[in-house]
Amino acid sequence: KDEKRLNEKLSVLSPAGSRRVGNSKEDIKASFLENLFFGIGRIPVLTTPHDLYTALAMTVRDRIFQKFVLTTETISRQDARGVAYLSAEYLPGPHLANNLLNLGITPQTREAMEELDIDLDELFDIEEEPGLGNGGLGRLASCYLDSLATLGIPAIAYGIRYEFGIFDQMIKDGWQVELTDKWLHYGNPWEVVRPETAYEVKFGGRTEYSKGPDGKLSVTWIPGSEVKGTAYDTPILGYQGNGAVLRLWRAEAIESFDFAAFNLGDYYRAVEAKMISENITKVLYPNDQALGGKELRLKQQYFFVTCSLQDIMHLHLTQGRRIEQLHEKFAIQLNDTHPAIAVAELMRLLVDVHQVEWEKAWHVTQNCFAYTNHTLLPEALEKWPVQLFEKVLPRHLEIIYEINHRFLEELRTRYACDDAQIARMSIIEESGGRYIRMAHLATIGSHKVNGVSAMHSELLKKEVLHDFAVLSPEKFCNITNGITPRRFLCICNPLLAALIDKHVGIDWPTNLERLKKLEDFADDTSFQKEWMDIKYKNKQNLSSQILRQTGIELDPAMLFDIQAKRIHEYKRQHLKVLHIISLYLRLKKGELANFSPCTFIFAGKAAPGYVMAKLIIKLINCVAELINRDAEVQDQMKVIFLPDFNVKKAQSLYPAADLSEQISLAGMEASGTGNMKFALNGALTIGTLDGANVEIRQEVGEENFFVFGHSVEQAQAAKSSGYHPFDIYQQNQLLKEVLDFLISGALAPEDTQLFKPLYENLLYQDPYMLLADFQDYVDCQERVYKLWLDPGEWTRKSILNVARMGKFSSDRSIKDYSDMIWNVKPINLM
Ligand code: H53
Repeated sequence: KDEKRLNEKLSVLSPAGSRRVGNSKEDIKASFLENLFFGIGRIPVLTTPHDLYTALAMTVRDRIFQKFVLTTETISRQDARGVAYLSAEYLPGPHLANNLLNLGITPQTREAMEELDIDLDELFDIEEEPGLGNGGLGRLASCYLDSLATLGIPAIAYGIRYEFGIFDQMIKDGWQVELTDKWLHYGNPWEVVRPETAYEVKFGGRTEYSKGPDGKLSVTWIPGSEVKGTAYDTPILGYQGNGAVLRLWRAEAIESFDFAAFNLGDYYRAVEAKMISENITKVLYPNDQALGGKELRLKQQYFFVTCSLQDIMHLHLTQGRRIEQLHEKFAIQLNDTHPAIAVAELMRLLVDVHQVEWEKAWHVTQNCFAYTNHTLLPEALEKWPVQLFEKVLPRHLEIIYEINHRFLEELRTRYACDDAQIARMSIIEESGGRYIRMAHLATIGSHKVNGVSAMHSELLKKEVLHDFAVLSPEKFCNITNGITPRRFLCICNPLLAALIDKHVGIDWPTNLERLKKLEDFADDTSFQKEWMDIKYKNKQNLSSQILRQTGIELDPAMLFDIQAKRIHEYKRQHLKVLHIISLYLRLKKGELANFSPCTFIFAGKAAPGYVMAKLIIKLINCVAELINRDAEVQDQMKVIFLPDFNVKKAQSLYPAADLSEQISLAGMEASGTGNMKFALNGALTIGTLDGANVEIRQEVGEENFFVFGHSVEQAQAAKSSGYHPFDIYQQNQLLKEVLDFLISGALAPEDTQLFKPLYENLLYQDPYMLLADFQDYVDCQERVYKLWLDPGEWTRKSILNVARMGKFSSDRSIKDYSDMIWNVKPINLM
C-alpha cells in the first residue's frame, strides 16, 4: 500500500510520466535507446562503447531525478533539520553499478542490455571514477553520504570539484610514476551544473573600519581579488529510496572583473584573470597526511567553505527563517581541519554581512559546528603561517584574533589557567614562527569534537586536545568509523551477497547486525564449502585482472595475503616486506617448516613528494622481481604490486583476500576502514592493537583475529626509556640477515646503495618501531600458516568474522552522529 501511495505521489511530482522512468526491462531498453538518440545523437550501429555508457548513465539518472523530486519536496514540506557535511575530499567510486543497485534495477538492466548485445560489465569497466580524495578520509565521507541518503536524513555534502583528482599511478622500473587524472575527459553524466547557484569569493586586500550613523563600528573587507564558485550537483541515491546531494564547487572568473581589461582591448589580461581564477579548483593536493603550507591549498579551503556557508545561509533565509536561527536548522560537520576556516567565515558572514552581534553570532557558530578529528600524527595537524593568512584572508585573521582573545580571557578568569597552559591552548602557536592551529580553531568553534575509533578518541583526549578535554569533557565523544555494506559487500562481492541473502534474508544491507545469523552456519560443512567456493572464485577473478595488468600468473589455491592502503611509514608496508624477505631466505635455506604457499599483494599510492614512501614501493617491486623470477620458490610464493589503487580496484581486492594486513604501529592509525572492508568480505585479520582493529577484534572474538606487536602503552614506554633499534638488530639473527639483505646488492645489483636510506633509518631511528615488532609479527604469521592447513577451521573463522561485523556499517556511524551530535531525524517520505 505504501509503495502504491509513493508511486502515485511520484507520478504527480514528475511530469515526464511513467514510461520514461519505468523500471521494467522494456522501459529501460526504450529509455536507453531514447537517450542514445536524443541525448547524445547516436544510433546503435554508430556508437562507441563510451556512447553506450553515457546513454545508460543518462537512463539511470532520469530515474534518480524522479526519486529526488520526492525527497526534496518532503524535506521542504516537513521543514526538517538537516546536515551539511563539509569535506575537502570525496571518493565516491564508480556511480553506475551503485545507482543500479540502489534503484533495484540491476537484473532487468542487464537483460535489457543483453537484448541489445551489450555487456553491462563492459560498461561498468568504462567508467572513470571521481578521484576527489587521497584515501581513508575521502572514502569515509562518501560512505557517510551513502548512509545519510539511505537513512533518509536531509543532507548536503559540500566539497571541491577538482578538475584533476588524485593522480593515476604507473610503475616504471619499479618506481612510482604519476600521471594526471582525467576523470572529466569524456564528460560527467552524473553531475548537473547549476549556474544560478554561484557565490562570490574574495581574497587578499585589506579591511576598513567605519562608524555608522548609530555609532557602531563596522568592518568592510576590500579584497585584492575575487572569483566565483559555481555549484555542480551529483545526486546520491540511497539504498531503495531517498536521496542526498553532493554539491561541489568549481572556481570561475567573475565576468565583470575581467570586463574592464577586455574593453580596454587588453584581451590577454582578461583571459589571464580567468585562468588564475580557475586555478583554485584545478587540482587535488596529493598528500594524505602531511601539511603543505601552500597558499593555493589555503585558498581552496576557504573557497569551498565560503561557497558552502553562503549556500546554507541562502537556503535558510529563502525558507523565511531568521539568520539567528541557523543552528536550529543546520548541523554543520567539519571533516578534519581542512574546512576549519568555516568557524571564522561564519562569524564574518554573521557579524560583518548580516550585522549580528558578536555574542549572538558566536552562539550560532558554536551550535552549528561539530569537528571530527582524524589523526594524531603531528605532521598532519594543520598549521598555517600567520603571515600567509594575513595575505590571503586578512579579515579572518582579525576575527581569529578576536575569537582567541575572548577565549584566552575566559581561560584566565573563569578557569584560572596559568601562562603555560594558555600558551598550549591558544589558537596561535608562538614558538619558532607564528602559526594558526586549525585543530584549536575547530575545537573552540564547535559544540562537539569526535575521534573516529574508541582508542583514537581516548588518545585525542589524553594527548593532542588534552587541555580542551579537561576543561570541557562534555564536548568530546567517540564515533567509530563505518563502511557502506552496499558498495563493500553487495556490489563488490555479489556471490557472497547472494549466499547471505539465501541464509539470513534480504534486509541485511540496511540492518547489518542481521549478519549474526550466519553464526548458525559456521560449523555447517556444506555451507563452509559454498563459502570457500565463493572465495576461490573471487581469487580467480582477481588473478585474471592481475594477469592482464602485470602479466604475472597466480594460483588461487595459495593464501592471498593483501595490504592495500596509502603507502606510509606508519602503516609499515616495509614490515611486511621484511617478513617476506625472511620467508624467502629461510625457504632458500630449507629452514622453513611452518609455511603455506602464499601470494603477497600490495597496492597503494605514495604522495609524490614523500621520498621514503616511494622508496618502499621500489623495494616491494625489487623483492617481487627477485622472488617471482626464482624458479626454486615458484610454487611457494609470489609478490605483486598492483598499480593504481582506487575504489574500483579495491572492490576486487577485498573479496579476494584471505588475510588482511593491518599492521600500523599502535597509536598511529586513527581508525582505518580498509580493515573493516576486508573483514566484511571474509578475510581474517593480522593486526596490531591500533585504531578500529581493537574494536574489530572485540567484535569478531580474540580467537578469530591474529594480534601481534607492542600496545600503545608498551610502545610509549619503550620509547621513553630509550629505544635502541640497533640493539634489536644485533640480537636477532633472522632480523639481522633480513636487514643486511637490503643492502647486499641482491635486490638492486646495479645500485647496492639504493636501499641504504631505508636500512639506516631502521637501524638508527626506526620511528615506527618495525624492529621492535618484527619477531612477534613473524611468530604470529606462523600461527596464520598453521591455521591455513585446516581449511574447515579457517573458513569457520572467516564466517564468524563476517557474521560479527554488523557494528561497522556506516549506517550505525551515521545514527550515532545523528543522535549524539546533530540531533537530526530521518524524513518520512509518506
Ligand atoms: O582518515 C580515516 C581513518 C584513518 C586516517 C584517515 C586520514 C586521512 O585519510 C587523511 C587525513 C587524516 O587526518 C586522516 O588516517 O585512520 O580511518 C577516516 O577517519
